[in-house]
Amino acid sequence: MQQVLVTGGAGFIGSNFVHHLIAATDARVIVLDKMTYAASPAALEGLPADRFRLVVGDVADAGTVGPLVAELTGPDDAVVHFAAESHNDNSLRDPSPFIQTNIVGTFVLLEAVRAHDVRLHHVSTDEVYGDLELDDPARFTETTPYQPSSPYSASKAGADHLVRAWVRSFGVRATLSNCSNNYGPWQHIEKFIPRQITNVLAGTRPRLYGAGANVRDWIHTEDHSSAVRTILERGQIGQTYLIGADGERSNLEVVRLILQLLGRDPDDFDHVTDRAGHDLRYAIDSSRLRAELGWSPAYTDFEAGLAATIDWYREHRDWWEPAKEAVEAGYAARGQ
Ligand code: NAD
Ligand code: TDX
Repeated sequence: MQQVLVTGGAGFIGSNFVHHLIAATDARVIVLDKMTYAASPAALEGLPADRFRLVVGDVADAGTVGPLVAELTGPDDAVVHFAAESHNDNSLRDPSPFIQTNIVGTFVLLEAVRAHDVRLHHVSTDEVYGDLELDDPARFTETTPYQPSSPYSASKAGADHLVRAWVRSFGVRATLSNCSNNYGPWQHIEKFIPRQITNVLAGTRPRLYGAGANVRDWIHTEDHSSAVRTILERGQIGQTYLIGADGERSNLEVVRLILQLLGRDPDDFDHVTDRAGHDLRYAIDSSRLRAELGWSPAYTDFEAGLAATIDWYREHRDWWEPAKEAVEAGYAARGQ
C-alpha cells in the first residue's frame, strides 16, 4: 500500500488534501504538523484509523523528519510538503518563523528525501512571481522570473530554489507547484475571504485594504488538492506546474459579493489601512497542467463556491468563534 507523508496536513489546504487522498486512493497517510495557531485538529476528524496517523512535530527538526521519511520504502511512497507559515500580514510583523519553517524546514526535508531517495512534491504559491499590472494581458507561467515582494513570498521563493537545486545537484525526485489564492472550508479567519464572512456573521463590517482594486485569482481548495494529486501521480520529475482556475476578481468585487450573498447592502464595508508593499494582481496560466497532465478544475462557478463556503462558516461557528476576538484585536492594532 502506498504511503504518503503530508507535512502541514492539519492546515487549511493540507487537511483538504488528506481527505482527498484518502477518498480517491487507497494510500496510507502520515501527517507531520507542528500544530501552530493555523492548524485545525477538527479538520482531521473522522479519518480511518488504519490509514491515517498524526505526528506532531516540526518540519525543521531533522530528528523528527529523518525517521518519518525513512519509513517511506515503497516504490510509490512520497512526501507532499504543505507545511509553512502562510499569512503575508504576519510575515510583515515578524518574518523569523517564515524563514525558519519555510526555508530551513524545506532544507531539512530535502536532506531527508535525498538521504532516503524518496519522491517529493513541493507546494508553493504564485506570489513568488511578484505582481502584475491590472491591465497586463500576460499571466504568470512556469517561466515567469521570480520577484517576490513580501517576507512570506520571499521565503517561499527561497524554498522553491532549494528544491530545484536539490533536483539538479543531487538527483532528488521532486516536482513543484505554484497555486493561486485558495478559498473553501477550514481556511483560517485571518485570511481575506473567511475574515470578511465571519465579520458579517459576527455583526461587524468587512475590512477592505486600500481601495480594493487588488486582484486575486481564486481557486477552490478541492481543485488545488486534485491538481496536487494529479502532479504526484503523473508529473514529470524536476518540472514545475502552475495551478489556477481562471478566477480573477478584485477584492472590492469579492467583498461586495460576500455582502450580497449574506443579504446585506454591498456597500456596507470599511476601507482600512493598506498592506505594506501590497501586490496588485496575481493571475495564473495553468495551460501546462491542463494540456500535459489533463487536469481541470471542478469548481468553475466562483459565486456558487463562495456561497457554499459562506454556508460552511455559518454552520461552523464553534470552530472559528473562539479565535475571532484575538484575530480582530491584532488587525485593529495595525489600523486594519
Ligand atoms: P495554513 O497556514 O492554513 O496551514 C499551514 C499548516 O502548516 C498548519 O497546520 C501549521 O500547523 C503547519 N506548520 C507550520 N509550521 C510548521 C512546521 N515548522 N512544521 C510542521 N508543520 C508546520 O496554510 P495553507 O493556506 O493551508 O497553505 C498550505 C501550503 O500551501 C503552504 O505551503 C502555502 O504556502 C501554500 N499555498 C497556499 C495558498 C493559499 O491561498 N492559502 C495558495 C498557494 C500556495
Ligand atoms: O482583511 C483583509 N482585507 C483585505 O483587503 C485581508 C486579510 C486581506 N485583504 C486583501 C489583501 C489581498 O489583496 O485581500 C487579498 C487576499 O489577502 P490574503 O487572504 O491575506 O491572501 P494573499 O496575501 O493574497 O495570499 C494568499 O494567497 C497566496 C495566501 O494567504 C498565501 O498563503 C498564498 O500563498
